[in-house]
Amino acid sequence: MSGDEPRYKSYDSPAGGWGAAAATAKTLMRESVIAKGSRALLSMNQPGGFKCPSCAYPDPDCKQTLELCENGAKALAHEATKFRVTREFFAQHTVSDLAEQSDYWLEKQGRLTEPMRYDATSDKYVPVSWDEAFALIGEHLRALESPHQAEFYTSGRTANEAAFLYSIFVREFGTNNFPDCSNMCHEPTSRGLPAAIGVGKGPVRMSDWEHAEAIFVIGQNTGTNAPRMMTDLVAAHRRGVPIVTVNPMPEQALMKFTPPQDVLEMATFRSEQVTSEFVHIAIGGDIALFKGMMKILFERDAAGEKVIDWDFVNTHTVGIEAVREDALAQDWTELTRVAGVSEAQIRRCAEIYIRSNATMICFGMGLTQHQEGSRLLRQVCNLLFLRGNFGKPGAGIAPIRGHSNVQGDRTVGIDEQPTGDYLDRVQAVFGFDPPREHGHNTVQAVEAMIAGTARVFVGMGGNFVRAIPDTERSYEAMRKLDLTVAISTKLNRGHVVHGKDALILPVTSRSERLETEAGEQFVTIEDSMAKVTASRGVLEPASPHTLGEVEIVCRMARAALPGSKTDWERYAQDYGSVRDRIAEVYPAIYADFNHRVSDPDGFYLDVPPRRLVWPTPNGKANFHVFEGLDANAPVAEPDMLRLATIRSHDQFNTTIYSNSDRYRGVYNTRMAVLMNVEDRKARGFAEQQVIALETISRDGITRRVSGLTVIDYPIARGAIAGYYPELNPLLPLDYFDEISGTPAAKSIPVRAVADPG
Ligand SMILES: Nc1nc2c(c(=O)[nH]1)N[C@H]1C(S)=C(S)[C@@H](COP(=O)(O)OP(=O)(O)OC[C@H]3O[C@@H](n4cnc5c(=O)[nH]c(N)nc54)[C@H](O)[C@@H]3O)O[C@H]1N2
Ligand SMILES: Nc1nc2c(c(=O)[nH]1)N[C@H]1C(S)=C(S)[C@@H](COP(=O)(O)OP(=O)(O)OC[C@H]3O[C@@H](n4cnc5c(=O)[nH]c(N)nc54)[C@H](O)[C@@H]3O)O[C@H]1N2
Ligand SMILES: [Mo]
Repeated sequence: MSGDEPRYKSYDSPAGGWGAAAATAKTLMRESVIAKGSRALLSMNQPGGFKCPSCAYPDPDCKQTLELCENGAKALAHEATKFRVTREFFAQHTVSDLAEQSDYWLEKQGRLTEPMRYDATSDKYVPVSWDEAFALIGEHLRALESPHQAEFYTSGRTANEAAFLYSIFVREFGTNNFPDCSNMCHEPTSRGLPAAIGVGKGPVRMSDWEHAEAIFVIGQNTGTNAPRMMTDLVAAHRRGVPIVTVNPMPEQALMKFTPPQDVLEMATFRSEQVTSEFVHIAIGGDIALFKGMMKILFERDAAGEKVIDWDFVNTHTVGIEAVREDALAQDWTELTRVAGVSEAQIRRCAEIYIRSNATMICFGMGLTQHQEGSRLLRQVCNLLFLRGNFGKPGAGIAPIRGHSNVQGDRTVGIDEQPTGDYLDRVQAVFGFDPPREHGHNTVQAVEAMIAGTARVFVGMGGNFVRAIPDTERSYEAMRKLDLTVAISTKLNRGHVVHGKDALILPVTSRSERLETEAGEQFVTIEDSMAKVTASRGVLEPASPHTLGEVEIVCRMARAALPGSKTDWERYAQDYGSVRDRIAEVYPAIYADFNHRVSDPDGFYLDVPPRRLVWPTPNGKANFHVFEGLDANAPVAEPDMLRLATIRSHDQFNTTIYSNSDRYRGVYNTRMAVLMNVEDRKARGFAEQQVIALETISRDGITRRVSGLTVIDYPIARGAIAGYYPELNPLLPLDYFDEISGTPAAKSIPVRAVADPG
């Protein structure tokens, strides 16, 4: 048996520890960045250095130690790789050939080095000068009948300065079509929370970790996707803080973890069970858990116990009566059926919650990616309001964001539904009339492509075609476009699934030095807890021909808007002048931006609920009733399974670092389905049988992925999990949360069938 064959074995060792250190070293070696990479690693997340390009989890407020994590090191290694995609590479491969290659192979080819344009005659990408590239973009954009025929995507790695200018350019061009990666991610946070607390962000800061008396981690695979958060969980656990994990799977790091920086423990192999209460929830069962906990609180309150913070509720909130009535009317048989956990366990969770005077609820994609994702989050707020868990140390709702600057991009204007106030500020500062009608989010952008009304797609980072639902239809839609522009660091699917005209524009990455005529520049990043810090690259750019994202935006704007009065030349050179404009457009949060960001520790943006100020229409925090117990539309098919599409330990979204998923014991394949053994037996499948999944939908479209090996896994009954993006063909484009437009990627109704091959 070769070392590359698929293997499955249960993983019992702790996560983290030596394993993580060894894996990091291996990646650095494979990407041949040891010397350069280790220098870069030393300045990552350090004052004066650059921000980690991986996740959005914040650094400690006052940094004394080098905070590194395995997955941050991998992200950097893949950015700082010595491998290059050159014009010779493109001369050797037709695009049809490249389309046959896996995502993993495309990524492995290395950094993009010069602008390329698709040539249909040879079916190859050929070199193009930057001037010609921008001229082509300008021609296409100016030729459109309406600016709304263009879609301007952003992925969350783009820094504030570029994202801000991009939002100004696109609005001056005349549309609010801003599909964004957050439309597939934390949009329920951005659109769901405002009705409850007035803002679409969390008020929690890093200092709160020290004061929390109970912590809930719901629907998040912390050890893989926000590894630095493990340090804070471990510290809380050591202080005796109960940690409740709610997940259909026992994610290894949350169960057994050795902090990788803890030399002593690594030497003794001591590990910690971070989770004190593991709630093995059914997919979409969270709502029943929340309602069960609220029911207990209301019952005990009625019995005269002091479990509800009535001072807080009476001073700050509206709407408790209806929530109380709904919670008290719940029936335990239904609650436990939907949650998939016992009444006794829900009572234990309520007890932990009641005993704590400061509770933090952290959550990830396991809560947001449901058809009722936004409403689910309002239930989290209900629960927190009941015990006054806002505006005091150690308490609050903590959305753990994905991409390193996804929150920042939204703050500085990447928003398809801009407010009137914001548009007025743009008009006052820049002097043009921005469009007032709402634009497209991600799903709407794809719908416009399918309908043929969208003609041009510009991707500021990311890998749009691979990240969105309904892969087959999306590929088709993309291929109908007149022009696709991919502003990227690495080769990906979006370059080989393209429009009639297509450009690949290589960018200077975050870890690399940015020099302009005005001298060395830095950019800024807002993390998941609304702290803004400077990021300064230290490495030599991957090629002398890459450009910074800021300059690319400015030159696109110049080409598309010949009569523009905006000072694009200056912004392209002097990023400080961009920050001055940001301060003018957002005086309430960004006043004095350039001065404040000179603090190496950065500064926090104001999140009013932290001060017990609620920017809702009624000026109060609002309770919301969730009708029923269905987080997703019910499906009348007894054999139905709910599929969660998740990340392995060795990928960053559509970037695949390796085909293994160490902590889940899956090696050398991503074509696997994790299934409860009882569900497997009930379907008559043998161990490790190869099966197919088919989506249950009523739109007449067959969605099927075959060649998937069933793995027995301790996952909740009725739930299965498999990897994103391989399983995206199963996710229907119209299967999303109505309030936020976020595809329900964690609860796709599917049936599992034997694979006839
Ligand atoms: N290394 C690495 N880091 C990353 C990323 C990466 O790909 N790799 N991606 C970044 C991005 S953009 C994001 S958004 C975040 C994503 O980070 P996470 O939010 O951790 O994302 P996922 O891996 O998609 O899955 C989350 C968890 O939800 C659980 N789950 C599924 N369904 C349910 C449910 O119904 N209820 C509950 N309670 N849980 C459920 C799954 O079992 C899984 O543990 O990470 C960011 N950081
Ligand atoms: N089924 C399913 N679908 C999902 C999800 C899921 O859980 N399940 N998760 C969703 C989520 S949470 C998200 S956030 C989206 C992610 O969607 P995207 O953000 O679009 O995807 P990424 O894979 O992060 O994008 C990777 C590409 O970004 C480019 N890149 C990397 N760094 C830079 C940079 O500094 N600048 C520029 N310009 N380009 C850069 C590289 O070329 C790389 O190939 O996917 C969503 N799709
Ligand atoms: Mo994300």
